[in-house]
Amino acid sequence: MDTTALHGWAAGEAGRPASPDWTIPQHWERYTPEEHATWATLYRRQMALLPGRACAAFVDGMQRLPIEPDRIPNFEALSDVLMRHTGWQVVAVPGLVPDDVFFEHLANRRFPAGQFIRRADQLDYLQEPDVFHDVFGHVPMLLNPVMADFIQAYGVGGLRAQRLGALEMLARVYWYTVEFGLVREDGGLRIFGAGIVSSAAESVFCLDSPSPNRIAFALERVMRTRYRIDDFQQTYFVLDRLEDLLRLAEIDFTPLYERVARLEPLPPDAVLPEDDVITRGDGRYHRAKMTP
Ligand code: HBI
Ligand code: FE
Repeated sequence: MDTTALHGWAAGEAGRPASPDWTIPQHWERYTPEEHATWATLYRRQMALLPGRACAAFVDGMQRLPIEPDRIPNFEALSDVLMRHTGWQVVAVPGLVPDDVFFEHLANRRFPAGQFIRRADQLDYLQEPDVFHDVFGHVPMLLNPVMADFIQAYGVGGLRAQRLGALEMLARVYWYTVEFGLVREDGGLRIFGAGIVSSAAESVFCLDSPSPNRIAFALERVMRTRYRIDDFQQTYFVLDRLEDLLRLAEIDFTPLYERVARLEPLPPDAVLPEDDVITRGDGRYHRAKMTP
């Protein structure tokens, strides 16, 4: 399977917790030369693709953080810089952690990053978030004050949504923004989602392919829309500006949950009459996969 899906996991399937909050030591000194080399390969490949594709906030975070070409970053060094600017820390976890543990970390401005790196023969496919996805994809955005606040709010909101039985609806918002979001910038579209920015193939597909829909972000629309965890997205939602996330961090989702829960969920490739469609996809990529 050559997909670049980064989140094809079911929550809570990772190994046993090493501590109540599932954190483990990073043991940076234990990474092997081969593991650092895997980082270097992935880093170079993405950095060659991202100019003109990644949003300004990502580029800025990448420049200001101790994230280097040839070695896996040290979480303490990352946390030092993040802490000074946005109050975030990076903590190591074995992989997936249960939803409530994940939210609790985010609500306290701790980003749980996979300690391990994918195998050299699986550069494009992984089932759990590893250090490349989490650090290369997510951490640069944590230096952006808007994203820093939004991801914390997602943690707080996630704990609430769990109690309300509304987690699926909230998780779709995270998915279509933090993981697979696009944003308008300099008269074009740019990537800010970590799932895209850490994937070579999807970094190109999401912007250049005629296949997917690109639709202006609308909150309740996104809350209704199912997503793919096993392949490229069929629809990308586009923010006018990153600052629009601030409003999402502030509003009360409770009435939205009630309203959206009464509606049918939408398939990942839906296009509605009321959508503000930026590009209507022809669906060729996913259709070709279905007919052998
Ligand atoms: N655990 N380490 C880790 N990283 C995630 O992104 C993550 C997780 N556990 C649950 C989870 N994400 C999602 O299912 C929630 O955002 C709903
Ligand atoms: Fe992620």
